[in-house]
Amino acid sequence: MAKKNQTLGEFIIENQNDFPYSSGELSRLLNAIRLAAKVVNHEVNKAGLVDITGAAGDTNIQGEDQQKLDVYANDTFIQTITDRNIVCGIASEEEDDFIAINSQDANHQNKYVVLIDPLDGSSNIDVNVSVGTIFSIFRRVTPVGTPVQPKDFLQRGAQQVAAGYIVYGTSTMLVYTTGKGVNGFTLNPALGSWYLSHPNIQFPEDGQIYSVNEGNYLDFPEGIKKYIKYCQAVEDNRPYTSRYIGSLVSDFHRNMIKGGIYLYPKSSTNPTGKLRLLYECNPIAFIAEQANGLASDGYRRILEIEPTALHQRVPFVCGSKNMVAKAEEFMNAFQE
Ligand code: AHM
Ligand code: MG
Repeated sequence: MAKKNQTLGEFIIENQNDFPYSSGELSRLLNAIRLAAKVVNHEVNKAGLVDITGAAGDTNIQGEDQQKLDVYANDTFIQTITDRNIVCGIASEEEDDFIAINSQDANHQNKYVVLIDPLDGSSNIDVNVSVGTIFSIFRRVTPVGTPVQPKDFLQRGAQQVAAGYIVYGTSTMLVYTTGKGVNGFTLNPALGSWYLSHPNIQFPEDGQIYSVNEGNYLDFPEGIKKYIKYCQAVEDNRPYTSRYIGSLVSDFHRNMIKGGIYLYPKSSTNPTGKLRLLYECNPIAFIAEQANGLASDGYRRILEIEPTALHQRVPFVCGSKNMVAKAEEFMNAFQE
C-alpha cells in the first residue's frame, strides 16, 4: 500500500512482491535509474552557472545538434546502468545503435533491456525551462546468455514491463509505472531522497488544456486543424487554454495532473511526426494508460504499433480520455 512520504527506495522494495518469483533485477535497475537521475539533476540545476550549455559539436542520428548536457545525461545513464551489470542491452535516443552488454558471455543471465531518452526537450536548457528523461523497460525476447538482437528492442509498447520519466522542473520528480498504476516521487535535494508525493496519479477524464506547436498549424492534417478549432470554439466549457512548453515530459506531466491533451501531429517537415516511438511515445503512452488516459497516433493505440526501426517517429496524441477520443473522432472524419 503506497504511503505518502515513503521513500522511493522503500517503495521499490515493498512493491517487488507484486512480481511473483521476482529476482530483484527490475528493482536494481530502477535503483540505478534513480541514482543516475540525481546525478543528472545536479548537473541540470547548475547548467546556468558554468559554461556547460551550448552545442557540443556532435550531431545525433536525427541530424540535430547535441548539447553538452545531452551528452552528459546520455553518458551518465548508460554508465550507471552498465556498471551495475543489470541489463543485457541499452538503446538511447542519442546513440545510432543499441549497446549490447556482456552478451557474449553465456553466464550472463540478465533479462531486461532499457530504452532511454536521456535529456528530452534539450532546446530548453539554455533558457532555464524544464527538461526531462524518459525510460522504457522490456524483457528480452531472445534467450538469456545469447547476444541481444534488434528484436529485443523492437517490441510493441504493450510489452513494456516498466516505464517512467524524470522532470527537472521547479522541483524534480520521478514518475513511473510497472503496470500497476502510476506513482510520482519528488526529490528533496538537501537529503538526496525521493519521497512519494503523488501516489496513484490519475488523468482527469476531461480537461481544459491543449498543447500543440501551433506554428505548424497550416501544415497539419485536416482532422487536427478541425480539432484545434474545436478546442478554440466558444461553446460548452470551451475555449480550452493553450499551454505548450516544448518539453514533452513537462507538457505531459502538467496535463496528467490537471487534465489536458498533447498533440504532435505529422506535417510536411515531419511527415511521420517528430517524436520517437521507442524513446518517447511508448513510455509516455504506457504511463498515460496506467493513469486512465489514452495515447494514439490519431487512429490507433500507440502501444499496439509494431516498431520497425530504433529511431522510428510517429504522430502522437495523448492525454485525458475524452479529449483524445474527440481528437480521434476528428481524425477519422477527415482521413487523408
Ligand atoms: P528532443 O528529443 O530533440 O528534445 O525533441 C523532443 C521535443 C519534445 O520534448 C517536445 O515536445 C517537442 O520536441 C517539441 O518540438 P517542437 O519544438 O517542434 O514543438
Ligand atoms: Mg527526445
